[in-house]
Amino acid sequence: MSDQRNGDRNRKDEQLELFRVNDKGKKLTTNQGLKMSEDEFSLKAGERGPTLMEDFHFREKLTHFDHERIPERVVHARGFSAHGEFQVYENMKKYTKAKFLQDPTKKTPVFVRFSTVVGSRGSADTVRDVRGIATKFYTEEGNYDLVANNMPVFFIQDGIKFPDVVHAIKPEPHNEIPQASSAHDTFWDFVANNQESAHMVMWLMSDRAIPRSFRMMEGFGVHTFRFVNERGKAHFVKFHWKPKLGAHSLIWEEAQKISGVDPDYHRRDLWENIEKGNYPEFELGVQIIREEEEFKFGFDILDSTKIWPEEDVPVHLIGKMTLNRNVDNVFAENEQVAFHPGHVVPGIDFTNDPLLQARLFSYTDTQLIRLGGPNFHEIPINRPVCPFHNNQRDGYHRQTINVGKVSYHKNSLAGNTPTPASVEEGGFEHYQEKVEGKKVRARSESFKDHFSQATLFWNSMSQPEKQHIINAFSFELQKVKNRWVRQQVVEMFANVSLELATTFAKNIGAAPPKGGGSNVVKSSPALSQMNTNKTAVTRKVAVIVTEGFHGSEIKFVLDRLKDNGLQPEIISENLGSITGHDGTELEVDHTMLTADSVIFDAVYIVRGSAKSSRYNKDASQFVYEAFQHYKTIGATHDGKSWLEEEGLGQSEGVILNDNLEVFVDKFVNGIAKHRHWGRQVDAY
Ligand code: HDE
Repeated sequence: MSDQRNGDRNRKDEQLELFRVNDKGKKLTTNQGLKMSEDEFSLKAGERGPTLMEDFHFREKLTHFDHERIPERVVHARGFSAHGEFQVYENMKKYTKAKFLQDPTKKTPVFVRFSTVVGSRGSADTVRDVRGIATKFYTEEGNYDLVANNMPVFFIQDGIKFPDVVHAIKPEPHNEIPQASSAHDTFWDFVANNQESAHMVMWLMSDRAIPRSFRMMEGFGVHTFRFVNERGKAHFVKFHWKPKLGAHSLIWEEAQKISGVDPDYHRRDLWENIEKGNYPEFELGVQIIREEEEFKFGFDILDSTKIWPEEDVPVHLIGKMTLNRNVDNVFAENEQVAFHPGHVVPGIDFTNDPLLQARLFSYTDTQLIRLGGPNFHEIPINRPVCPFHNNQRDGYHRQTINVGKVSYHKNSLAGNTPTPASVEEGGFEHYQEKVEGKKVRARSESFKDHFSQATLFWNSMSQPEKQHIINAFSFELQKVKNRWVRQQVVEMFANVSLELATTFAKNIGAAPPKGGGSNVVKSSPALSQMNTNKTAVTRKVAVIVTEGFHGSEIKFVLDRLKDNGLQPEIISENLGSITGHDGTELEVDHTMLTADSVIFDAVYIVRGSAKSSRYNKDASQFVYEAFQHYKTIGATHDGKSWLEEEGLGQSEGVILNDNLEVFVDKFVNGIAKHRHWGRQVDAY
């Protein structure tokens, strides 16, 4: 249990406390409260006889178990959540009257669910996919949900196509293969035939789709929303989450291996860091455009396949969210939480983005079936912290006991209460945008440029990032069986970049593109993860060390690493503890059997005198792999000579130094760089 529980409870936590039950130390009862004297043997007619219907305890226990599962989310089924708080940096009243964005001294409780999109609930965390980052702000004016992704654009421009894109990317229906992957025919067939997906597919093929950690991802509200201030003046706004630790990614080979070694990698990372007090922090950013400037840009600002380049429309950081408490129960909180982009508060409003409009319908609709009826707002995790009153009644699992006989508006029997609140009293009033038009099934001309920003994205990537995108296209399309689909994708992405399409065409056995090319030369440095925040804080270091190590000197290095916020873990021959030459003891966290280089950010090799040749072999493999993945490798004492013997001593990001102070500084700085892309390796 983390610190927050021991300190001041926030309003949401106080409310959740009313529902928490601790069974520890209690007598076993049925759901009716009846104490039971036996929970191991069903009631039988004779010791070897049949079980009797009369056994209500047996029936209740089995029946409840039989009904434990609810449908998983149709998308974003796999996810993990945490509680926290949000605090605004400055008063935002110039733009919005939303109360939680006014007072910098006020903390608003939040609940955040991170997710993948495509895979089912038990799928691996590190698949190539979009990540969800949905936040529920429990404000005093009601719940505000910012239901965001880690990519700022989307596959489609009109929500009527959402079932199509999801059907195409999900496992193919005849054999339910592949799980949690876009690398198959139907997805790429969809892409080639729905070219509005170009920009989003560039993001999906980029490193953004394989984040290092939920704590190291950006979040984007995608749509253009409206801020409305007290005077009724509106501004267009896009929301961003900027992780304090920066946005960092895995390498594709690592991501694939982690899927096997630790399918829970991202949830474990979030859980463990919160337990240790390394609370993830995300700053809330807003990009703001004045209403008068709606048509000033070379693209339609209501088009969800477009970004507002940060260099053109700067992101103002207006507050910070800190995740400081793990869930108590994954089902009760992570599974039952119900987000909805339509959960807004006064001061935040919608625009005519056709993708957003579809979402406003879809979320409640899906929750009705998933959570079994219209009363899911009463589930503890979904309840607002302010009271709610209306004339809605009954339905499955209703918990509120509404007293009195009046449940209609207007009435005189209850003095016409509950009464609608005026705007002055905090009542929500929809922004009065003037709308006129013929009823048409159509799309605006201004939505029809599908490639310029895809090229902008490509132009903004560093060389390693470009190479990873080429590799991703090559991997995905090599998995596509249909040659014609592969060829269509080549022709499509030639419109983004001839260099890109020509290179992956070769890798997938397709003909070079017949046409294409782009004259977009603009780039946006903010899109490259090379320009993100860099820090070594919370990074995991594998320490390879055996009995007889240089006791206090190694202890000194480990302590300094911890002082710098790193997380060293000891890998040795056996579990238990190991002793240095001067009697210093270290507790072992892993052996080579359970540790794998892909789950660490860096390696520190100390060695010592390993008895087992198997350990030495595995250690070599471990270090070699970390080297191939461009990770920082440090060595002192015996580890140093060993690295030199292996021929790895001279490379970028390999730190060898006899002065331990200097070693620690260089090693920590190396880890902060995330990877050493200048290093010569065999592949990737
Ligand atoms: Fe969602 N989306 N979505 N989505 N979405 C759902 O709601 C939908 C879109 C996002 O952790 C569903 O409760 C439509 C964009 C997140 O519980 C469903 C369209 C963005 C989550 C749904 C979109 C998102 C969802 C499935 C196109 C980024 C997980 C389960 C018009 C801004 C929330 C559920 C959680 C979940 C519909 C597109 C984010 C079916 C129709 C764009 C983070 O209602």
